[in-house]
Amino acid sequence: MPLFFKISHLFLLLFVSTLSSSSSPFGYNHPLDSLTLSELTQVKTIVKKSYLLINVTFHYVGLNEPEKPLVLSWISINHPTKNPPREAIVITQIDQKTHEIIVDLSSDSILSDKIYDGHGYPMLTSQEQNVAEKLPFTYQPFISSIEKRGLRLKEVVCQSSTVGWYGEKRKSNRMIKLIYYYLDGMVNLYMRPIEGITIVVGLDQMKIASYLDRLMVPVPKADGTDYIEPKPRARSNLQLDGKRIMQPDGPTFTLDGNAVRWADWKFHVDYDMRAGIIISLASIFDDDKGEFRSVLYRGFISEVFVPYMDLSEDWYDRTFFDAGEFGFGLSAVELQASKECPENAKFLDGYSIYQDGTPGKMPNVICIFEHYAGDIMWRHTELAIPGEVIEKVKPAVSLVVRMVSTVGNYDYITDYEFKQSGSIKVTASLTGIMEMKAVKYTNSDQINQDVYGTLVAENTIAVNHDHFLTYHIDLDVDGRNNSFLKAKQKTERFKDKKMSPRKSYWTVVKQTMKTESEGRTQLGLEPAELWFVNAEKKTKV
Ligand SMILES: [Cu+2]
Repeated sequence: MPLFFKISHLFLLLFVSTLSSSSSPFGYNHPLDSLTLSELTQVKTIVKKSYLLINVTFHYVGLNEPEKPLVLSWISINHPTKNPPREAIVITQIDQKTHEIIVDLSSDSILSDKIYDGHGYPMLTSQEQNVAEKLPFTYQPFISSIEKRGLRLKEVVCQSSTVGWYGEKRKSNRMIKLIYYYLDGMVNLYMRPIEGITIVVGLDQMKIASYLDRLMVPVPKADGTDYIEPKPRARSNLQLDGKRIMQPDGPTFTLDGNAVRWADWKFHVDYDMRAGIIISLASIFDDDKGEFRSVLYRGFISEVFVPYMDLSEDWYDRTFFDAGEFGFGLSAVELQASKECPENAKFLDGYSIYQDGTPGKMPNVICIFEHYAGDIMWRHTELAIPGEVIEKVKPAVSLVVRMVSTVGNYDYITDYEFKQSGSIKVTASLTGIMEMKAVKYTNSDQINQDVYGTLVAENTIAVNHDHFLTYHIDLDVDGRNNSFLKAKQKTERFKDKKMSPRKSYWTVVKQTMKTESEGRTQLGLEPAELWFVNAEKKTKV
């Protein structure tokens, strides 16, 4: 569901922030820049040095964000001589234990190394998933199960599936289940699930921990569902793909390192293995005041939770955390100009790590472009002044920062759209393919129990599920002291005919939330406006 952060100019006031864009002697430009290639290499060396001859698996490396006051003071000084500390946070597995290590890059040392013993495990590495997915192909019971179904092993593909936990007793700590699909000459594997075989892999031992061939269900035929390039339309010359956006004078935004300037906006954009896009220090220039006023300190996707609503043995624990388990940034794809970003886009690379700690480049994972779809931002035609026709129109041009993360069957398009009005529109669009379940039914008339989804083709259920995207949003609307305010419609009724011949009207009741729990809001049909304001700053009115 798209979230809107409505930032009213009325409430925006005084805040000066000057983003230094000159390159620094520190190898990076800005304290919120993600770790550079050489810094990631340095992290690997430092951690490896303190665990000589011990196997360390790297699951996440990212910037250990400096304290906010340090960053704010850094940007408020034009030519800072001292930078906030440059630190990395490293999540590793060492001897089957999860370590949270803070590395200080300036002193080349480890500041802290804590064993995490709470619930949950680190993000999976791509490498361990790949190794696990090969295990069944040399495992005799699995080979027999495939033969028993009359399928050919070389047409079977396997995917790692993380498992939700409902308090069951478990032998293995870090574990995944494997799910299988049957290609049989097609590429749309999700349409042909092989149902009924449960394989649990213990990741620390990298061994099959349990195997169960539970039931036999026909593999859906999935005829005509492959996603091939559409044939040219015979009926007409209609060309719907690849419309061009021309900017003969080039884009009007600038990208200096990771600092973006466009129209009245300036902000910092970066990549993180887990979160994907991170937007920082967004502020907008106020012409009347002649200064930048802050809007957002830091914003990113903190989790994407996808629970399936199926109670059966192979499905009940499909409750994916697409960011925390698979990495929203790690799952980012290389964006193609003219297809998923217009040709006037500029691209940014990211750096992630392999499980041995070696950094690898993720080319063109973020694109930035000016967006104009022929829409109107503001307009008015004034005819009331005798002898004059006044017409003013402002086209709706915005700046979009985009990433696409492909997590298994789903492709998430995540956008941050900066508007001239001072608002940032956050959008998540989902495309890709549904996760299907194979069943015995070929017609909905045969179904006499809850099948937890919709029969979309013969032997194929699209299973009910949600995608919950949670955003970490640290708004600094006109400074740090922000309040959350709800404005709701309230109907007033009266019977006093002397007051008005009318019987009712609606008015707006504003309420400032005192606690976080009070601020919990169920978005729905009830009309409500949600505001983040700096209550300490007053305008003239
Ligand atoms: Cu879905």
